[in-house]
Amino acid sequence: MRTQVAIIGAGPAGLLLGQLLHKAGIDNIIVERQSGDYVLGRIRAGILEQVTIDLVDEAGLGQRMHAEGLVHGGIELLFKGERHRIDLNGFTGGKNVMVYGQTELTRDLMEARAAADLQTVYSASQVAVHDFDSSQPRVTFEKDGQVHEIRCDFIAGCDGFHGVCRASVPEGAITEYEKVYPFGWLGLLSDTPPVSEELIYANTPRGFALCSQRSLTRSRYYLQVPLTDKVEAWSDDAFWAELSLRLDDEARERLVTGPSLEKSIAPLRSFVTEPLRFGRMFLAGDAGHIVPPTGAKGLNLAASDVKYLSTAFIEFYRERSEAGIDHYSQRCLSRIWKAERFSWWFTSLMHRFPETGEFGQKIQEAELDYLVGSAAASTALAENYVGLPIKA
Ligand code: FAS
Ligand code: PHB
Repeated sequence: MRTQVAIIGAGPAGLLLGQLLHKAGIDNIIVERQSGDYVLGRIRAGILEQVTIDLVDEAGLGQRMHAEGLVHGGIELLFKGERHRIDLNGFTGGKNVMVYGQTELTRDLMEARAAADLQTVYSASQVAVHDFDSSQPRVTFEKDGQVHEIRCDFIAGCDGFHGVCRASVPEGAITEYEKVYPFGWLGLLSDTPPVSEELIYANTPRGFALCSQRSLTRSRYYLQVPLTDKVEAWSDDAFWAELSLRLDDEARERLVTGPSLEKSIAPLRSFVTEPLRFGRMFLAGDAGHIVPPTGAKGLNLAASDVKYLSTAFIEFYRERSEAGIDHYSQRCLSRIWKAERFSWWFTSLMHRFPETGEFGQKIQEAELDYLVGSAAASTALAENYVGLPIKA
């Protein structure tokens, strides 16, 4: 097989890149190791920044997102038994976020790709990348008992944290930065109405909790749990009982419980790869970086990487310019590190860290009191939460 860009991974990064390249007339093939249903079954992000919304519109796929997505102009912080609203819209001169599940965005991207009859290989095994430091990179994979080869101009590594692309880079050519947090997020999805109009981030003596949503009838909740916890040990009743203990009276009264549609524990880590370009192979999305989900940045960073990478490929094919390709890594990393900082800061502020002792706890409470009482501090939170502007 021959294509211009071989994309590894059919998550949001790979699918969005494929759609943008297709719209620009650039041929691409996506190779995905799981089935399409498996990819759709993963419950992940829920919040879209304006940069992501604009990119989905640029891809021509914003119709359902705008029809079903919920525009949110604020979030609430709950600590010491009191809720404090952060007016995202007011502190950022009118910016909002949108509640629209990653699953729905992935579905929209998959359906558009199938409708355009673009080549996507699902359930591929033994995927490998070759000669990406030459002008003739290749991808090989097995499917239906046969080995296949794709000759291409470029490889886009959109294969997530556990993918093959970053793992194929020679050790001396890459630097990895990592911080692992001493807890995980136990997430539950249910067809029950949200406890509040906006998201509630709670810092309580029992640990962090997040009340999020997917629609007016579907809720997404998270609890900070020890890394040693197993999801099998958490019955739905145990989850609802623990969540209830981490809410204030109003939310506790409004809480509607129901059977879980999905329940999982995700570890939290901060991770960045430098650089993101290796000859003719480029990393985008979780393949190149991971953030703790507290700041709702993971999916949105994947989108901004794809914005830069699609622009660079379009520039190369239309103008035979390599400027965008040469600057891809630096442009992405500047935005990535700011999102890493915000996600680390918000995680450090909202979770319990017993190892920091009573002094650490008092400092955390003082920072929360300062944050909700200072327009400057609340503005800093708001402008990072809605997403920093994307620089050309
Ligand atoms: P993805 O991991 O989504 O996609 C990579 C794709 O590559 C996958 O389909 C995988 O099967 C495929 N792949 C892997 N190896 C391959 C190989 N060798 N060959 C071919 N294909 C291969 N972000 C938020 O903003 N908010 C959240 O609440 C949130 N919760 C999360 C919970 C969990 C458990 C995880 C893991 C992540 C969460 N994230 C969250 C982050 C998440 O949304 C990612 O940022 C987003 O999926 C990034 O998209 P991609 O870069 O496309 O990576
Ligand atoms: C979600 O709805 O999954 C979600 C929302 C906000 C976050 C993290 C996850 O910060």
